Amino acid sequence: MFPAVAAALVGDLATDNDAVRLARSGTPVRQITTGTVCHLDADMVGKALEGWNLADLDLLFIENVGNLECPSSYDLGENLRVVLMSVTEGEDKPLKYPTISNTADLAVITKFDLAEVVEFDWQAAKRNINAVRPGMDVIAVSSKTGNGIDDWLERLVSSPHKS
Ligand SMILES: Nc1nc2c(ncn2[C@@H]2O[C@H](COP(=O)(O)OP(=O)(O)OP(=O)(O)O)[C@@H](O)[C@H]2O)c(=O)[nH]1
Ligand SMILES: [Mg+2]
Repeated sequence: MFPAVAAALVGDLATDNDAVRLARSGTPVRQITTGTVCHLDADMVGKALEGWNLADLDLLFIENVGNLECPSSYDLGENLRVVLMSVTEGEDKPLKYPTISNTADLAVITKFDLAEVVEFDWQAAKRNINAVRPGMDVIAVSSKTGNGIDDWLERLVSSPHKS
């Protein structure tokens, strides 16, 4: 599967900063800006994909607006729904925002290189995620060090296709 052909849509209320950053990798990327809306919907995704031949892609990443509540009630047609929480946000985010964890297939704890500095409790985080979504897989990654990225890619390619 790897190297795979990937593309990305990134969602924010304003700016194309994320698209500009990701485009440096050479990967096709488009920014969706929502103005005052705190989530993406399927129509926004459909419009952003215009002109791309999806048959040419192995993976399409859709980064929703970075809000742990609003995006949870919208189906974007994704095969794998992933909730990302960084170590700096604390272990109890899953308890405070249960719906997003409860609608996800996989939880990814990000910025794990900072875990020690912020005294992040990995076992507590897993317990909290499992309290709202029993049995959900939880993995840890750091994009700074690359730790966990192989595991993350493995989950992506081995996840069952829903459609
Ligand atoms: N230490 C560390 N910093 C990271 C890591 N990943 C991203 N960052 C930094 O965190 C900051 C915010 O980036 P991200 O959290 O990835 O998110 P973003 O897409 O810019 O944020 P949104 O506004 O939610 O779209 C940037 O300064 C990144 O360089 C990581 O694994 N470790
Ligand atoms: Mg972003």
